[in-house]
Amino acid sequence: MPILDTGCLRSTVEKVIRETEVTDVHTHLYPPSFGDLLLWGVDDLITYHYLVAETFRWIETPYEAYWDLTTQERADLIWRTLFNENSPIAESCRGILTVLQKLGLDVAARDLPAYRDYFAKLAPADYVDTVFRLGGVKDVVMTNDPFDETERKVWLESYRPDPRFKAALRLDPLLNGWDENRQQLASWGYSVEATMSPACLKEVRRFLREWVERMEAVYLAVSLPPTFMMPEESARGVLVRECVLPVCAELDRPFAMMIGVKKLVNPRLGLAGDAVGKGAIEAVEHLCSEYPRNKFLVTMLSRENQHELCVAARKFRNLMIFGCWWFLNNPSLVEEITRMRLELLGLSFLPQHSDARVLDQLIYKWEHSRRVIGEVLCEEYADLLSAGWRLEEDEIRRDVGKLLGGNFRDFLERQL
Ligand code: HDL
Ligand code: ZN
Repeated sequence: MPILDTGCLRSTVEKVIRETEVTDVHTHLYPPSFGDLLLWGVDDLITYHYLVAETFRWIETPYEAYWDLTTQERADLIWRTLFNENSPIAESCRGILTVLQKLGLDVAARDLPAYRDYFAKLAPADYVDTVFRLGGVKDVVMTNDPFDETERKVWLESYRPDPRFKAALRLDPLLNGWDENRQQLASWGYSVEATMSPACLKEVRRFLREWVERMEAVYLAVSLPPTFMMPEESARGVLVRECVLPVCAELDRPFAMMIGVKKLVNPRLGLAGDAVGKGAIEAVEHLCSEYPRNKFLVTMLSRENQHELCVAARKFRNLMIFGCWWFLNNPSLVEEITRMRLELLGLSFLPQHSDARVLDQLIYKWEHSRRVIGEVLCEEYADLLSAGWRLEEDEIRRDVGKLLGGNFRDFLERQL
């Protein structure tokens, strides 16, 4: 039955967007078998580093005094500051209200103790099921760092697979901290040394292969500063060229580059201390052009990089751009960027990832993103109807399926 008018179109798009389960291609989540690495519940939601940064804009508390507080004490301070003394307008605050509402709690009561009582009665394993259901999430890709001692221990001693949690091998310590971290590699039995001899680079490739295999990682990833450039004779440039790209090509895994983060511009804020800078699209163009057998997943943190990233994606079929990352994950920017991408790339991109660090965030990050992506998609379809095009519901379902995960799964399988 063709869709002919915009009223029917809107209701159909809203239904399809709501019913289509997402594959969330970048998160910081873990299954319960990773223990305390899995963050969940109202106090972890409130102390998410986005709210920490926003709270410090109002308070005179010394940074050190805040970090000496317990998680609940930090949450009390943030709740008082951002929810009681100010309306929770910011996306990070509004998101928590969306979570509480979707869980059926009385948001208007503003009763933090009551919310805590609710979560205290939950078991993590059951709650994972609830959150995936309410968030409409099929599966997520984690961020897995073998240099993180707590996480490494789980992988080596107690890991139990959960098909909803795919692994991604995260390489920041290796690529951005070679001098500080190569000794760690040596202590694990990899014969590496300061000078990057062919033997040393061969050992780094062995490290990568072994961890991709152990984790069954679906891609290799790194976050990169605005200054990231390729080609470059830096340790990072050599490791990317001689180790990461060959192993990715050999194992048919994408290399995910998240470009534009300025680490710890205010270190006293901890995880909340990072900022943004405009990256060089030339680095992406060089890699996609010089390594046509490699697949690249790329997201850039600066709003100013978005148009040129879209254009780069038009030039290279081995480039899949994804998400409205971090400081871009706000409705106004998700709308602007998604509209631009649909107009320049059609449906051949991944509009969003959640970047969730706290399990419950899947509920609000996908509720908020679905709403915006659905709005923009609806307007684009309406333009097609105006041009006399005929649309069927199953075509909309096909298109939305690609945007919310199908493009990612196809990209993983694509043979270049
Ligand atoms: O490097 C990354 O993966 C970023 O997403 C950081 O983890 C950042 O702190 C974050 O949580 N963004 O949402
Ligand atoms: Zn992230």
